[in-house]
Amino acid sequence: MDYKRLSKTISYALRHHPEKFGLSLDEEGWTDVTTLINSINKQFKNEKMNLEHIKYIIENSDKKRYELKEDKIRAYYGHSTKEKLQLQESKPPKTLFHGTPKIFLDSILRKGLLSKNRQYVHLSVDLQTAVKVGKRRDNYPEILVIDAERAWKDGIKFYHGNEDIWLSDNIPAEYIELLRAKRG
Ligand code: HQG
Repeated sequence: MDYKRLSKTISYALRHHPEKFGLSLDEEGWTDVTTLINSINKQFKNEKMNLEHIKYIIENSDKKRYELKEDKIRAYYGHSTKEKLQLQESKPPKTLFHGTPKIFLDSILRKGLLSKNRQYVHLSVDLQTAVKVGKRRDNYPEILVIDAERAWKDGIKFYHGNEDIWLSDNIPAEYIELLRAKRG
């Protein structure tokens, strides 16, 4: 099984275009896993996938991207569908991190962190995760430190994604500091 391709297809379906797979998401992002499997199998002509392949990806992937519950599946984060998920708000950790390519830095420090094409801003629980996120687009990413506690106290909403990722509404620049500056 081409697990990488399968995982990308599942992400595409659950985060961006469920309708192309005959799916609709409920307000927490859950959808029917059997419909997903059947619909992917119509597109994957040679290899047929089943629930065991999805479980294998969930157990062996370096990132926790999806959750299975009974006959349902959902993506923990990353959504861009038009109907915004209605996630349960939560109190965030004191500090969160965000890794980003250097080219975005000036704009973020002026305008704050914006969710862009996704429904929410994505934040990392630790430096290591932020570096990994930033390295998708830049070998030497910039790391931002977010004063999540103060932002939360000031009314900005946060939502738990998975063990490494938090989601939030847009974060104004006053809560964001460049890590480099912190080192002095
Ligand atoms: C940037 C992956 C200019 C932001 C990752 C980011 C993550 C701004 C980009 C998850 C900006 C959006 C999400 C502003 C934000 N001006 N640029 N004002 N505000 N940006 O991909 O956080 O492997 O939507 O810094 O690992 O990079 O797919 O967000 O660079 O967990 O499972 O706009 O997706 O997970 O990019 O990544 P993205 P992200 P998967």
